Amino acid sequence: MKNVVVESSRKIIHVDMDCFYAAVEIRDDPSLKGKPVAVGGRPDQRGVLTTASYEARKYGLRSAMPSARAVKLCPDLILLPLNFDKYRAESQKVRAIFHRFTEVVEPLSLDEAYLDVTKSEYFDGSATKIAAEIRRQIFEETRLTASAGIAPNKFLAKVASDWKKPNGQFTIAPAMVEQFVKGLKVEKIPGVGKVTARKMHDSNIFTCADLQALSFTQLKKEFGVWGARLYDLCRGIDERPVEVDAERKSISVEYTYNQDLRTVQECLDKLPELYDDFVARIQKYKAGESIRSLFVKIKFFDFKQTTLESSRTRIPSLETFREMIAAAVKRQNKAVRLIGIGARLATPHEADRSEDDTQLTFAIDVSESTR
Ligand code: DCP
Ligand code: MG
Repeated sequence: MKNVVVESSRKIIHVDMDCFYAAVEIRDDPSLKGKPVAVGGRPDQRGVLTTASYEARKYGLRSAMPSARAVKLCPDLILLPLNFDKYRAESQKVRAIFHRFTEVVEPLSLDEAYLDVTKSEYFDGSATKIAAEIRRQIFEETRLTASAGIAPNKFLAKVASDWKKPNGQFTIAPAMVEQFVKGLKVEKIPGVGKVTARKMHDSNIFTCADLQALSFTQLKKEFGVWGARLYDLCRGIDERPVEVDAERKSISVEYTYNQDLRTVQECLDKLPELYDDFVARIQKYKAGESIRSLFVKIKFFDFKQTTLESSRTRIPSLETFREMIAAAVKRQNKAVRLIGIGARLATPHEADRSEDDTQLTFAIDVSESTR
């Protein structure tokens, strides 16, 4: 017989600022209001958009789209350069507001965070009212709008914050979960990207209800270890805690090769693939602005390893990693079994950290490995 563990109900809020970088720019220059605005790199320098205003999104503009394509789709686009110091400052104001309601705050990026308000006594413990008040205070103090999702777990809170975007909020009460997830499209499940969605559609799986019809064993067979998680998610179950200080201190990718790489050139030939993966991760976690230094890790055939770190540049270009890998391999000049490339990040708190505030030295190092 299966043990049934009843999850005591939590109250999680996911707050996500509306077209954050663009909203900051529009606030600071009201003449931009109502116009298609994007923030990003220049089209002639292979730049990409970080975000676009809702007017610009009507033209199909999206985060991570090459700026050159964006100006083609929307010739009237006002493309502004990035102003990270400004976004960081706003982000800190918003975080200070979160902390008025709970200490259990997990920032995901400059504009997004999870809050666990289960134990909060404000508004008689109504998470819906707390979220409304947080959004009100954000607007009052920054003139920026935020959306919020309120639910018994992180997965549903994040889905919910997108439900009434922009400048809205949506609550999925525990009693609604079962009904709500049944109609939820599989694309809304974290980890279901385009490829997985297509694969599911090919098997006539479009909603979480369709996924629920598959057994645990079938899901494991179809999706490997991830199938187990999928089994929970499609039922609206997600027990991940809101983790305070779980911010990433570094992001890296590393590959172990089936056959040792015998020369520096062989190592360099592998770099573009690693690099693409790395850049995708930096984008996924919106970490580009917080890079403080770059590093490479080389493990030789005899398992001896060396790492080389450089803060000479914060721009993680292919060329920089090429130089670093060549230098690291040459240290021992032996066959290589693993290459890793990565970036160390500043946490958003770091910018406002005072000199003697050393207890904020972050101990958590979440570097992800692939393969
Ligand atoms: N960002 C980025 N690169 C990406 C995606 C986002 O640099 N690939 C930056 C710019 C955004 C901010 O992070 O303003 C927040 O990202 P969101 O995905 O939350 O997007 P927005 O806040 O811009 O829009 P939305 O209103 O959909 O939340
Ligand atoms: Mg946002």
